[in-house]
Amino acid sequence: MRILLIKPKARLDTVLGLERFERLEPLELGYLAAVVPENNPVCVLDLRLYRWPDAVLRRTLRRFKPNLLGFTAYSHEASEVKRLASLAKQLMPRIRVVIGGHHATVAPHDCNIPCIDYIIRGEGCHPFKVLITSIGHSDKPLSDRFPNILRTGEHFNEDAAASWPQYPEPATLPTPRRDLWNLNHYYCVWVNENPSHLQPLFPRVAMVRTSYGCKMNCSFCIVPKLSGGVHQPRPANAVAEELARIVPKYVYFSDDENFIDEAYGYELAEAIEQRGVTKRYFAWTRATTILRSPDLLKRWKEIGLDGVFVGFEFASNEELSATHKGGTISHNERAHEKLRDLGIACHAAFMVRPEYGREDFARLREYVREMPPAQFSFTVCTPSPGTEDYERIQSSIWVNNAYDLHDCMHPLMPTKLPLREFGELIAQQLEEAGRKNPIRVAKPLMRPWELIRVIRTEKKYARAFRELYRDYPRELWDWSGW
Ligand code: B12
Ligand code: SF4
Repeated sequence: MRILLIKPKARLDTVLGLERFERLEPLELGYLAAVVPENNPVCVLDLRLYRWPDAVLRRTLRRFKPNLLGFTAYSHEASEVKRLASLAKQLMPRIRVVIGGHHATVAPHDCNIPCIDYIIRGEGCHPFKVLITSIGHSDKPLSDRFPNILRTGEHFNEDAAASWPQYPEPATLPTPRRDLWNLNHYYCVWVNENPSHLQPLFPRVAMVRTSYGCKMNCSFCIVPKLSGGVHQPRPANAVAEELARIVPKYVYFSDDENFIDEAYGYELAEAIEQRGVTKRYFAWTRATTILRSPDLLKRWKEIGLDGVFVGFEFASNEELSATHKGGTISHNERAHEKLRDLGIACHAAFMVRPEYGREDFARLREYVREMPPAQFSFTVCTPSPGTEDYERIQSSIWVNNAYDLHDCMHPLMPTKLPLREFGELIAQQLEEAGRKNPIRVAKPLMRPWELIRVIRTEKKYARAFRELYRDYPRELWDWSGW
């Protein structure tokens, strides 16, 4: 069997704008490729790298002649994947198509269409291996025995689709195959609390998973549903070994929360040090974790932690408690101070809500203005499909194509301000907060071409928010229904 694994190219300018700051490896496809038996040629096609994805797909189908296509998709990419799947079926009617990844997991019904043959939900390695070895044999017993593998059409198993897939034991995961793509294509804008002269701003970056799941229960987030509120780490030695074999010096962890399990955090740091790995790291964590385990963060700083992404979410305690964030603005502020003491850069991620008026934007702006230096991001609070919050907003969703716009940057519910103004205010907020980036504050010497790149990237990203209203029907552009 010849297998082609595909990561789609996003359509939304907001996502493409974000991708100018960070384009990370198609790690999910590297995991899947690692379980393909040796005698089956496998190829990874990352369509994000190409300007004309359709032409590249046609060419690859012609040259590689796959029997099985495996698409991955986040929700905002789902309709693009359906379109590409249909194109592939037209060109090669006998080809089998399987979709997996986040959208397939949370919205299997949306993937139950004729040009898709199989839907794999949850962690894909084991089910994908089962599928490859069973294809062509009788399919029906397959979906009965493996509820994470759904067939589409008349065999679609409603019961299996209604339950949440369980994560497997992390020790069973293979080492992802990074030999299937060119590492030079993947980068991330790198933040440092104390930037040095001529440090790279867009280094080559590898992505590594050390665990999955999170113990918290923020109401807008799908992770508690996916993980059942359990955090499961991979064996520390396996992670250290993977890190030791990776070429890029910079590593972005794909975990939901890297330091929530303190004992594991120390164990992994120890394993990394023992293995003699010297890399630079960026991780995601919570303010409450930083305050609970400052010594763990200090330990990680010693082994190369440069920055952390912290969901500050809101500038008021009312908003934080309404989303069950499990922390207050005081936690956020103290965690930020602690990070600065430790010399770890903070990426403070805030959200705005569709119901924000001018005074709410002004309040947020004032709050951010008073904060110490940080790298900032601003998204729109959008509950994830699959959460109870998402169910609750169903009747208020004002567009027909909600999945297409689910990038946490497009409001799915009516905004209080006209959409044009809403996007404009986010853009202004981004521009103003960009000036507080530790790199802007410290003003180290920068490579001129990197400086130009960063300025253009920021401009394009802000423009994507300014023009976000164009992704909605024209009658909504200036609509103010409140
Ligand atoms: C790391 C991460 C990122 C990275 C990018 C990763 C990448 N490769 O590009 C960054 C930080 C850039 C990012 C950005 C965004 N992200 Co993100 N991200 C994550 C996170 C934390 C982990 C995903 C990951 O890479 N895991 C490691 C890999 C190995 O695991 P995996 O993707 O789950 O893949 C396994 C299975 O899903 C399955 N599988 C996957 N694909 C396929 C395909 C087939 C054929 C099969 C059989 C199986 C299969 O098997 C894989 C093998 O292990 C998840 C949360 C989560 N727990 O899933 C959110 C998450 C996926 N992101 C999300 C969102 C919304 C975004 C953004 C739109 C948000 C934003 N405004 O910033 C952008 C969009 C980026 C883009 N280009 O599309 C949402 C998606 C919601 C949805 N319904 O689509 C999630 C679930 C976060 C959340 N809490 O809601 N993200
Ligand atoms: S938002 Fe972060 S802390 Fe909250 S449940 Fe999701 S992953 Fe955990």
